Amino acid sequence: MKKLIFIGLSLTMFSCSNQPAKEAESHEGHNHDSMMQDAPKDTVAIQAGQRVFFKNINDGQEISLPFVVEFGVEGMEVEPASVPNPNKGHHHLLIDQGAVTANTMVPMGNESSGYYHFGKGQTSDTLNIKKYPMLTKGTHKLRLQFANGLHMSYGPAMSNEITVTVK
Ligand SMILES: [Cu+2]
Repeated sequence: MKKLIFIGLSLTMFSCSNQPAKEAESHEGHNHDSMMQDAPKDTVAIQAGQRVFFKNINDGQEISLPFVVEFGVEGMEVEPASVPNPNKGHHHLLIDQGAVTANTMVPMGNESSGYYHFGKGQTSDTLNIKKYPMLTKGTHKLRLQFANGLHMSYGPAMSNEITVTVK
């Protein structure tokens, strides 16, 4: 948290408006004491055995749409999005996208570019061309990304990518 506070201070002095500005703004309304208490320090300290995986598709598999894909997680618990609880969170399915950097938000309102949130705690979804227009015939990357109750990514260690071919 020291880093964030420093960014906040330097922004006040130089008032630049790039990505760190957003992060600093999102903490407006909290004083520094509550920021210290609220911030779960172990948010991105992924332990051995904590992982996400596709339960019913293997890397390199061919699929036909519609296809019900199942999301798996070990060492963490799925819960609906609300507040950031340590070792809890929800799944995100990314189409042709890389892992989301730890402690940054999984993009929202952005399904057409391949980011799908399962903030009700869902552990499966039906892939079809209407909801997933990016899944045209051919080869695509499917990625699971686990993130906490505020949609802040647990990083590459809690992500898993496979390549599939849509027939
Ligand atoms: Cu989310």
